[in-house]
Amino acid sequence: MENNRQNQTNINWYPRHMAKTKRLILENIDLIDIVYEVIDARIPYSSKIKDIDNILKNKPKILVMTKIDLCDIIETQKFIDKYKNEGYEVIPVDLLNNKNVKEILNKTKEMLAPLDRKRKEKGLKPRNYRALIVGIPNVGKSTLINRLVNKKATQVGNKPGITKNLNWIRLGNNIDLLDTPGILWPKLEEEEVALNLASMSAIKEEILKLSDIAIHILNKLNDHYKDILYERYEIYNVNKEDYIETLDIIGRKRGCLLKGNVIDYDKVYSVIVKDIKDANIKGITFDRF
Ligand SMILES: Nc1nc2c(ncn2[C@@H]2O[C@H](COP(=O)(O)OP(=O)(O)O)[C@@H](O)[C@H]2O)c(=O)[nH]1
Ligand SMILES: [Mg+2]
Repeated sequence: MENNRQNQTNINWYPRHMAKTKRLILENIDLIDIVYEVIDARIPYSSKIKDIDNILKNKPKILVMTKIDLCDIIETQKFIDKYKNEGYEVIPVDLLNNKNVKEILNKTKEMLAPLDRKRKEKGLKPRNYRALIVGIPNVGKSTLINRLVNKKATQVGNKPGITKNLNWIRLGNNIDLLDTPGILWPKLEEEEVALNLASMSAIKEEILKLSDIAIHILNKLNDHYKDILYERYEIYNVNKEDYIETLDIIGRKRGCLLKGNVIDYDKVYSVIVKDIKDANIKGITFDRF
């Protein structure tokens, strides 16, 4: 508790180590040529950090949208188009199947070509581009680093000319990646956003009640993905007047029972949340605009 700031709803919860990451990014942003901002395709609005540009200044940026294999592509595409219209470079990826990852390197090279030109004009030799990955927890930052790393990559370690004690990973295509995923914390002002984030395990369960998260998931499936609701739980409709009815069906079906065949509701809530976490439920996008 002492590490966290929190109010009654926990929505202002802010892990203290995040402040450290923020400081680290602020201290080193001048070294960085390009930022890969990672967001989850299932929550393209909720997983995007709203005030990120205060930290990243005007650095060139690629919005890497992970977990495209798990999203509802029709809804997510609307966000891709929206972000593109706003001037973002968006690259959707499926990191599990290594789809489209190379595109990040190609786009980086293309976007940073002016840097080489500028150096040339100043009579300087070209140097490797320096990239940084940022994003909220669980969006796939570490997986992305692993995917981007050239198998033969070596730790670059301290780079000559850079005094800061930072580790860099050579990616190929003349790109070096700062070896720290910048974990940033989302603003949880909107309850809908907090629930969406919790549904995708991007924020810890201690912030919201497991029951609220599970019911949020049921409502989303009911409102947008009836076919999935039926396929997974054999339920046509969630009774929003009486959730117990729905929870009982799921509980009995999934064996969430206490002694005397009493439904173990905590177990039911975990089962629902875990179904998303384990990708038993896919083809979902929870944000709308
Ligand atoms: N299906 C799928 N899972 C992914 C993808 N990217 C990451 N994951 C999974 O998401 C979870 C969190 O990834 P991780 O890299 O640890 O996230 P980080 O907290 O941002 O570093 C892991 O279980 C990954 O395997 C993706 O594109 N598709
Ligand atoms: Mg990680």
